[in-house]
Amino acid sequence: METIREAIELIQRARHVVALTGAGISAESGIPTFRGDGGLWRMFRAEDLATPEAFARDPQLVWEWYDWRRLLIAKAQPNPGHAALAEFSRTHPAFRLVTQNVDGLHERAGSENVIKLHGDIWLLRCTRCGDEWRDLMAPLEILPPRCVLCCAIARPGVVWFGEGLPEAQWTAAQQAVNKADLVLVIGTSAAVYPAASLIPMARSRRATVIEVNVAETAASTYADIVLRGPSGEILPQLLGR
Ligand code: BV8
Ligand code: ZN
Repeated sequence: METIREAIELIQRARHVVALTGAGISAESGIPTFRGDGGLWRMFRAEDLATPEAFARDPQLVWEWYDWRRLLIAKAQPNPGHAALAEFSRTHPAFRLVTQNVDGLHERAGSENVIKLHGDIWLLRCTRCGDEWRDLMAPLEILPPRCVLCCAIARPGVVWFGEGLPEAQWTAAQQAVNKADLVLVIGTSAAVYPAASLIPMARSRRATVIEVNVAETAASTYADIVLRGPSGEILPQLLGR
Protein backbone atom coordinates (compact mmCIF):
# COMPACT_ATOMS: atom_id res chain seq x y z
CA MET A 1 0.00 0.00 0.00
CA GLU A 2 3.13 2.17 -0.27
CA THR A 3 1.97 3.64 -3.60
CA ILE A 4 -1.28 5.05 -2.24
CA ARG A 5 0.56 6.71 0.67
CA GLU A 6 3.03 8.18 -1.81
CA ALA A 7 0.12 9.38 -4.00
CA ILE A 8 -1.62 11.00 -0.99
CA GLU A 9 1.64 12.81 -0.16
CA LEU A 10 2.04 14.11 -3.72
CA ILE A 11 -1.58 15.32 -3.86
CA GLN A 12 -1.24 17.14 -0.52
CA ARG A 13 1.91 18.91 -1.80
CA ALA A 14 0.47 19.75 -5.26
CA ARG A 15 -0.62 23.34 -5.99
CA HIS A 16 -2.78 22.75 -9.10
CA VAL A 17 -4.54 19.38 -9.27
CA VAL A 18 -6.60 18.43 -12.34
CA ALA A 19 -8.73 15.28 -12.61
CA LEU A 20 -9.67 13.75 -15.98
CA THR A 21 -12.52 11.26 -15.63
CA GLY A 22 -14.08 8.71 -17.96
CA ALA A 23 -16.94 6.22 -17.88
CA GLY A 24 -15.14 4.06 -15.28
CA ILE A 25 -15.90 6.53 -12.47
CA SER A 26 -19.63 5.91 -13.05
CA ALA A 27 -19.30 2.10 -13.30
CA GLU A 28 -19.91 1.63 -9.54
CA SER A 29 -23.09 3.67 -9.96
CA GLY A 30 -24.32 0.88 -12.25
CA ILE A 31 -23.77 2.71 -15.54
CA PRO A 32 -22.12 0.49 -18.18
CA THR A 33 -18.80 1.72 -19.52
CA PHE A 34 -18.14 1.89 -23.25
CA ARG A 35 -15.34 -0.58 -23.74
CA GLY A 36 -14.99 -2.67 -20.59
CA ASP A 37 -16.67 -6.09 -20.25
CA GLY A 38 -20.44 -5.57 -20.08
CA GLY A 39 -19.68 -2.25 -21.76
CA LEU A 40 -22.06 -0.47 -24.10
CA TRP A 41 -19.83 -1.37 -27.04
CA ARG A 42 -20.89 -5.01 -26.53
CA MET A 43 -24.59 -4.47 -27.08
CA PHE A 44 -24.32 -1.46 -29.40
CA ARG A 45 -21.20 -0.35 -31.26
CA ALA A 46 -21.34 3.22 -29.99
CA GLU A 47 -19.21 4.30 -32.95
CA ASP A 48 -22.18 3.23 -35.11
CA LEU A 49 -24.76 5.02 -33.01
CA ALA A 50 -22.96 8.06 -31.55
CA THR A 51 -22.48 9.66 -34.98
CA PRO A 52 -24.27 12.32 -37.06
CA GLU A 53 -24.62 9.74 -39.87
CA ALA A 54 -26.45 7.25 -37.65
CA PHE A 55 -28.75 10.02 -36.43
CA ALA A 56 -29.50 11.21 -39.97
CA ARG A 57 -30.19 7.63 -41.07
CA ASP A 58 -32.34 6.58 -38.12
CA PRO A 59 -33.06 9.26 -35.48
CA GLN A 60 -35.60 6.95 -33.82
CA LEU A 61 -33.02 4.19 -33.18
CA VAL A 62 -30.40 6.64 -31.92
CA TRP A 63 -32.94 8.26 -29.65
CA GLU A 64 -34.04 4.84 -28.28
CA TRP A 65 -30.39 4.24 -27.29
CA TYR A 66 -30.05 7.65 -25.60
CA ASP A 67 -33.44 7.36 -23.91
CA TRP A 68 -32.39 3.94 -22.50
CA ARG A 69 -29.10 5.45 -21.21
CA ARG A 70 -30.91 8.49 -19.73
CA LEU A 71 -33.26 6.13 -17.87
CA LEU A 72 -30.28 4.10 -16.52
CA ILE A 73 -28.57 7.30 -15.39
CA ALA A 74 -31.77 8.73 -13.83
CA LYS A 75 -32.01 5.60 -11.65
CA ALA A 76 -28.31 5.72 -10.73
CA GLN A 77 -26.75 7.55 -7.81
CA PRO A 78 -23.35 9.24 -7.68
CA ASN A 79 -20.87 6.92 -5.91
CA PRO A 80 -18.14 7.68 -3.30
CA GLY A 81 -15.70 8.39 -6.14
CA HIS A 82 -17.83 11.28 -7.45
CA ALA A 83 -18.38 12.48 -3.86
CA ALA A 84 -14.65 12.43 -3.01
CA LEU A 85 -13.88 14.68 -6.02
CA ALA A 86 -16.71 17.09 -5.09
CA GLU A 87 -15.45 17.25 -1.49
CA PHE A 88 -11.84 17.79 -2.64
CA SER A 89 -12.89 20.73 -4.83
CA ARG A 90 -14.52 22.40 -1.81
CA THR A 91 -11.17 22.51 0.02
CA HIS A 92 -8.94 23.05 -3.05
CA PRO A 93 -10.16 26.10 -5.01
CA ALA A 94 -7.49 25.65 -7.72
CA PHE A 95 -8.74 22.10 -8.48
CA ARG A 96 -10.29 21.58 -11.93
CA LEU A 97 -12.43 18.60 -12.96
CA VAL A 98 -12.43 17.61 -16.66
CA THR A 99 -14.82 14.84 -17.68
CA GLN A 100 -15.52 12.87 -20.85
CA ASN A 101 -18.75 11.63 -19.29
CA VAL A 102 -22.15 12.95 -20.34
CA ASP A 103 -24.10 11.46 -17.39
CA GLY A 104 -24.06 14.53 -15.09
CA LEU A 105 -23.19 12.45 -11.98
CA HIS A 106 -20.30 14.78 -11.05
CA GLU A 107 -22.74 17.70 -10.77
CA ARG A 108 -25.26 15.56 -8.87
CA ALA A 109 -22.45 14.73 -6.38
CA GLY A 110 -21.87 18.47 -5.88
CA SER A 111 -18.98 19.23 -8.27
CA GLU A 112 -19.23 22.71 -9.84
CA ASN A 113 -17.69 24.25 -12.97
CA VAL A 114 -17.13 20.77 -14.41
CA ILE A 115 -15.36 20.97 -17.78
CA LYS A 116 -17.53 18.67 -19.95
CA LEU A 117 -15.62 17.70 -23.08
CA HIS A 118 -18.31 15.51 -24.67
CA GLY A 119 -21.48 17.41 -23.76
CA ASP A 120 -24.43 16.49 -21.58
CA ILE A 121 -26.98 13.70 -22.13
CA TRP A 122 -29.66 15.81 -20.36
CA LEU A 123 -29.27 18.60 -22.91
CA LEU A 124 -31.37 18.64 -26.11
CA ARG A 125 -30.61 20.79 -29.14
CA CYS A 126 -32.87 21.59 -32.08
CA THR A 127 -31.46 20.30 -35.39
CA ARG A 128 -32.95 23.28 -37.20
CA CYS A 129 -33.02 26.48 -35.10
CA GLY A 130 -30.29 25.45 -32.64
CA ASP A 131 -32.45 26.17 -29.59
CA GLU A 132 -31.04 24.29 -26.56
CA TRP A 133 -32.87 23.13 -23.42
CA ARG A 134 -32.45 20.65 -20.59
CA ASP A 135 -35.07 17.87 -20.33
CA LEU A 136 -34.73 15.62 -17.30
CA MET A 137 -37.72 13.42 -18.27
CA ALA A 138 -36.77 9.73 -18.33
CA PRO A 139 -38.18 8.14 -20.39
CA LEU A 140 -38.98 10.99 -22.79
CA GLU A 141 -42.68 11.30 -23.65
CA ILE A 142 -42.17 11.22 -27.41
CA LEU A 143 -39.22 9.96 -29.46
CA PRO A 144 -37.60 11.68 -31.21
CA PRO A 145 -38.27 14.80 -29.10
CA ARG A 146 -39.19 17.96 -30.98
CA CYS A 147 -38.28 21.60 -30.65
CA VAL A 148 -41.02 23.66 -29.00
CA LEU A 149 -40.05 26.68 -31.11
CA CYS A 150 -39.95 25.25 -34.64
CA CYS A 151 -41.15 21.64 -34.25
CA ALA A 152 -37.99 20.18 -35.88
CA ILE A 153 -36.42 17.02 -34.42
CA ALA A 154 -34.08 17.60 -31.45
CA ARG A 155 -30.75 15.81 -30.97
CA PRO A 156 -28.92 14.88 -27.73
CA GLY A 157 -26.56 17.66 -26.57
CA VAL A 158 -23.54 15.36 -26.74
CA VAL A 159 -20.43 15.36 -28.99
CA TRP A 160 -20.63 12.53 -31.54
CA PHE A 161 -17.70 10.86 -33.29
CA GLY A 162 -16.49 13.08 -36.08
CA GLU A 163 -17.78 16.23 -34.32
CA GLY A 164 -15.50 18.84 -32.83
CA LEU A 165 -15.45 19.35 -29.06
CA PRO A 166 -17.09 22.54 -27.72
CA GLU A 167 -14.36 25.20 -28.17
CA ALA A 168 -14.68 26.79 -24.72
CA GLN A 169 -14.56 23.44 -22.90
CA TRP A 170 -11.61 22.13 -24.90
CA THR A 171 -9.66 25.37 -24.35
CA ALA A 172 -10.46 25.33 -20.61
CA ALA A 173 -9.29 21.71 -20.35
CA GLN A 174 -5.97 22.46 -22.08
CA GLN A 175 -5.43 25.56 -19.91
CA ALA A 176 -6.12 23.54 -16.76
CA VAL A 177 -3.65 20.81 -17.76
CA ASN A 178 -1.03 23.40 -18.75
CA LYS A 179 -1.21 24.84 -15.22
CA ALA A 180 -1.40 21.49 -13.44
CA ASP A 181 1.44 20.06 -11.38
CA LEU A 182 -0.56 16.88 -10.75
CA VAL A 183 -3.13 15.16 -12.99
CA LEU A 184 -5.41 12.34 -11.79
CA VAL A 185 -6.52 10.10 -14.69
CA ILE A 186 -9.59 8.24 -13.45
CA GLY A 187 -11.64 5.49 -15.10
CA THR A 188 -10.75 6.14 -18.72
CA SER A 189 -9.37 3.80 -21.37
CA ALA A 190 -7.70 6.89 -22.93
CA ALA A 191 -8.91 5.63 -26.33
CA VAL A 192 -10.87 8.67 -27.50
CA TYR A 193 -9.21 11.79 -28.93
CA PRO A 194 -8.60 14.63 -28.51
CA ALA A 195 -9.54 14.09 -24.81
CA ALA A 196 -6.87 11.40 -24.38
CA SER A 197 -4.17 13.79 -25.65
CA LEU A 198 -4.48 15.68 -22.35
CA ILE A 199 -2.53 12.84 -20.71
CA PRO A 200 0.69 13.09 -22.77
CA MET A 201 0.19 16.89 -22.57
CA ALA A 202 0.30 16.65 -18.76
CA ARG A 203 3.44 14.51 -19.00
CA SER A 204 5.15 16.99 -21.31
CA ARG A 205 4.42 19.75 -18.78
CA ARG A 206 6.19 17.61 -16.20
CA ALA A 207 3.02 17.22 -14.12
CA THR A 208 2.85 14.13 -11.93
CA VAL A 209 0.35 11.71 -13.46
CA ILE A 210 -1.57 9.31 -11.20
CA GLU A 211 -3.87 6.75 -12.83
CA VAL A 212 -6.84 5.21 -10.96
CA ASN A 213 -8.24 2.28 -12.95
CA VAL A 214 -9.16 -1.38 -12.49
CA ALA A 215 -7.13 -2.32 -15.58
CA GLU A 216 -4.08 -1.38 -17.66
CA THR A 217 -4.89 1.31 -20.23
CA ALA A 218 -3.22 3.44 -22.91
CA ALA A 219 -2.72 6.02 -20.13
CA SER A 220 -0.77 3.65 -17.85
CA THR A 221 2.55 4.23 -19.65
CA TYR A 222 2.28 7.98 -18.84
CA ALA A 223 1.54 7.41 -15.16
CA ASP A 224 4.12 8.04 -12.42
CA ILE A 225 1.85 6.11 -10.06
CA VAL A 226 -0.79 3.53 -11.01
CA LEU A 227 -3.45 2.77 -8.38
CA ARG A 228 -5.10 -0.41 -9.61
CA GLY A 229 -8.63 -0.72 -8.25
CA PRO A 230 -12.16 0.72 -8.33
CA SER A 231 -12.28 4.53 -8.14
CA GLY A 232 -15.23 4.36 -5.70
CA GLU A 233 -12.86 2.77 -3.17
CA ILE A 234 -9.57 4.46 -4.03
CA LEU A 235 -10.66 8.11 -4.40
CA PRO A 236 -12.06 8.45 -0.84
CA GLN A 237 -8.72 7.18 0.52
CA LEU A 238 -6.68 9.25 -1.94
CA LEU A 239 -8.55 12.54 -1.48
CA GLY A 240 -9.12 12.22 2.23
CA ARG A 241 -12.84 11.73 2.43
C1 BV8 B 1 -13.10 14.59 -33.42
C2 BV8 B 1 -20.37 11.32 -26.21
C3 BV8 B 1 -12.66 15.87 -35.36
C4 BV8 B 1 -21.44 10.61 -26.91
C5 BV8 B 1 -18.25 10.33 -26.94
C6 BV8 B 1 -11.74 7.46 -37.36
C7 BV8 B 1 -12.94 7.96 -37.83
C8 BV8 B 1 -13.58 9.05 -37.21
C9 BV8 B 1 -13.02 9.65 -36.07
C10 BV8 B 1 -11.83 9.11 -35.61
C11 BV8 B 1 -11.20 8.04 -36.22
N1 BV8 B 1 -10.06 7.77 -35.52
C12 BV8 B 1 -9.97 8.63 -34.49
C13 BV8 B 1 -11.01 9.46 -34.55
C14 BV8 B 1 -11.30 10.54 -33.63
C15 BV8 B 1 -12.38 10.05 -32.68
C16 BV8 B 1 -11.80 8.98 -31.78
O1 BV8 B 1 -11.02 9.29 -30.91
N2 BV8 B 1 -12.20 7.70 -32.02
C17 BV8 B 1 -11.69 6.62 -31.19
C18 BV8 B 1 -12.79 5.55 -31.00
C19 BV8 B 1 -10.46 6.04 -31.88
N3 BV8 B 1 -12.74 11.21 -31.93
C20 BV8 B 1 -13.74 12.00 -32.36
O2 BV8 B 1 -14.45 11.74 -33.31
C21 BV8 B 1 -13.90 13.29 -31.57
N4 BV8 B 1 -14.04 14.36 -32.49
O3 BV8 B 1 -12.03 14.06 -33.46
O4 BV8 B 1 -13.56 15.48 -34.33
C22 BV8 B 1 -13.07 17.25 -35.63
C23 BV8 B 1 -12.25 18.27 -35.19
C24 BV8 B 1 -12.64 19.56 -35.41
C25 BV8 B 1 -13.85 19.83 -36.07
C26 BV8 B 1 -14.67 18.78 -36.50
C27 BV8 B 1 -14.29 17.47 -36.27
C28 BV8 B 1 -15.18 13.23 -30.73
C29 BV8 B 1 -15.02 12.19 -29.66
C30 BV8 B 1 -16.24 12.27 -28.71
C31 BV8 B 1 -17.14 11.10 -28.98
N5 BV8 B 1 -18.21 11.11 -27.98
N6 BV8 B 1 -19.25 10.39 -26.05
C32 BV8 B 1 -22.06 9.56 -26.03
O5 BV8 B 1 -21.64 9.40 -24.86
O6 BV8 B 1 -22.99 8.91 -26.51
S1 BV8 B 1 -16.97 9.27 -26.67
C33 BV8 B 1 -17.26 8.17 -25.40
O7 BV8 B 1 -15.97 7.61 -25.15
C34 BV8 B 1 -17.68 8.75 -24.06
O8 BV8 B 1 -17.70 10.16 -24.01
C35 BV8 B 1 -16.57 8.27 -23.14
O9 BV8 B 1 -16.38 9.07 -22.07
C36 BV8 B 1 -15.45 8.32 -24.07
C37 BV8 B 1 -14.16 7.70 -23.65
O10 BV8 B 1 -14.43 6.44 -23.14
P1 BV8 B 1 -14.04 6.23 -21.58
O11 BV8 B 1 -14.70 7.29 -20.79
O12 BV8 B 1 -12.58 6.10 -21.47
O13 BV8 B 1 -14.79 4.88 -21.26
P2 BV8 B 1 -14.32 3.41 -21.65
O14 BV8 B 1 -15.50 2.52 -21.54
O15 BV8 B 1 -13.54 3.45 -22.93
O16 BV8 B 1 -13.27 3.04 -20.51
C38 BV8 B 1 -13.74 2.87 -19.18
C39 BV8 B 1 -12.50 2.71 -18.33
O17 BV8 B 1 -12.92 2.63 -16.97
C40 BV8 B 1 -11.73 1.43 -18.63
O18 BV8 B 1 -10.36 1.74 -18.68
C41 BV8 B 1 -12.04 0.53 -17.42
O19 BV8 B 1 -10.93 -0.29 -17.08
C42 BV8 B 1 -12.24 1.57 -16.35
N7 BV8 B 1 -13.08 1.15 -15.22
C43 BV8 B 1 -14.16 0.34 -15.24
N8 BV8 B 1 -14.68 0.26 -13.98
C44 BV8 B 1 -13.91 1.06 -13.18
C45 BV8 B 1 -12.89 1.62 -13.96
N9 BV8 B 1 -11.96 2.46 -13.45
C46 BV8 B 1 -12.04 2.74 -12.13
N10 BV8 B 1 -13.01 2.24 -11.32
C47 BV8 B 1 -13.95 1.39 -11.80
N11 BV8 B 1 -14.89 0.91 -10.97
ZN1 ZN C 1 -36.11 24.61 -33.32
